[in-house]
Amino acid sequence: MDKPFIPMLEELGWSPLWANAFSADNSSNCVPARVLREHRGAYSLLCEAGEVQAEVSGRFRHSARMRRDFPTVGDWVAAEIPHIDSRAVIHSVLPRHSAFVRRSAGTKGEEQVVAANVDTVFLVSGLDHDFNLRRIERYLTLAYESGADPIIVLNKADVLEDLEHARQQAEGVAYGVPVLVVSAATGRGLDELRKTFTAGMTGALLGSSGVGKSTLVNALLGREALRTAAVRENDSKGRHTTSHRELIPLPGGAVLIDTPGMRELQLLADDSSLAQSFDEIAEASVHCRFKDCSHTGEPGCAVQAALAEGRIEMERYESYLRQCKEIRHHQIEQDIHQQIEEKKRWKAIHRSMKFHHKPEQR
Ligand SMILES: Nc1nc2c(ncn2[C@@H]2O[C@H](COP(=O)(O)OP(=O)(O)OP(=O)(O)O)[C@@H](O)[C@H]2O)c(=O)[nH]1
Ligand SMILES: [Mg+2]
Ligand SMILES: [Zn+2]
Repeated sequence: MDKPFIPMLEELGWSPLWANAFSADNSSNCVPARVLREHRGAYSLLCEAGEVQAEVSGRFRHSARMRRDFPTVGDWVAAEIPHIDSRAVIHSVLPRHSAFVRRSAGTKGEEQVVAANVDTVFLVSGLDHDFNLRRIERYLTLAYESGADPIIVLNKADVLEDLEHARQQAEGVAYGVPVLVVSAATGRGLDELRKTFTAGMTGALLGSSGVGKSTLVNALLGREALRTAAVRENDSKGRHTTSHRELIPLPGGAVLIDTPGMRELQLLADDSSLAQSFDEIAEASVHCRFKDCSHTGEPGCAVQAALAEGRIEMERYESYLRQCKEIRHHQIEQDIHQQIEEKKRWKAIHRSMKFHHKPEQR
């Protein structure tokens, strides 16, 4: 059977790798499509035929166990496109290459996939009152956890004098991660930003509300496609203007996912992501006497030694400990949540078995 390879989808990031996954996954009359938007179970897809509205099939809904099993922005899906004017039906989600996951607000332990199949995450900060190194560190850990490569974008360069200092500060908390200083307002640095885009690449913009994510997308597009709004004057806090995640194809064959600024950023990550964020601490910890050293006072702790010698900064160490603690906390919560879910599932199975095996009444 010929593998579907559609040039237009190529500009959306479709590649032979996806084509393989698609043909392994599907023998039906489905076509590949990418999720542009999702709103309460209604999806906008882009496929060869153009943009279509879609929902998941009944079978899909039935077999999906968790929220993260459902399609999300950036996913590649297999969808059946109807001939008449009705909704397309999503039958499956192709296995994700990367996923930016967060704990959804209000629900205990439930994970939400913010964006799927992202190659590069642009961690956007504003150079106004928003600038906060500790927050950049948190975003970095989440970026490493997602499997995408981070790039730090310092926006609003037009409002700050000492740009070099800000750049150095950001570089200081992100070893080897590119730091771009840009202004969506004046266009400064946008060419440098564009240079990081490659054909078929998927980028996602992440950062607090008001840092200028949507303004940046508009500037790159050259038109006001997305709504933006002014920040509060006293503290530069945004007004949560973008309410939905959206995948936007750019001229030149890269796509960007604009996301709403998150109110809270819980750290769902594992130790290896933390080690990537805190490279210098991970490096030192190799020489700790105890393998499970917590670096908080054990004898022979190489991290404490490096701290005393000034090879590790106190702010970085404290930030590391905070993230460590938070990650542990979520891991424990997650375990409990999973146990409860598992119990519920077995209870349901048990109940249906009882129902089917009711002793016959005499
Ligand atoms: N001075 C200056 N203002 C900017 C720049 N980029 C964006 N802004 C302004 O910052 C405000 C917020 O921009 P948005 O693009 O709405 O911010 P956002 O990150 O998309 O915010 P949410 O959608 O709420 O997450 C707007 O008033 C923009 O005009 C910039 O480079 N310089
Ligand atoms: Mg926005
Ligand atoms: Zn130690």
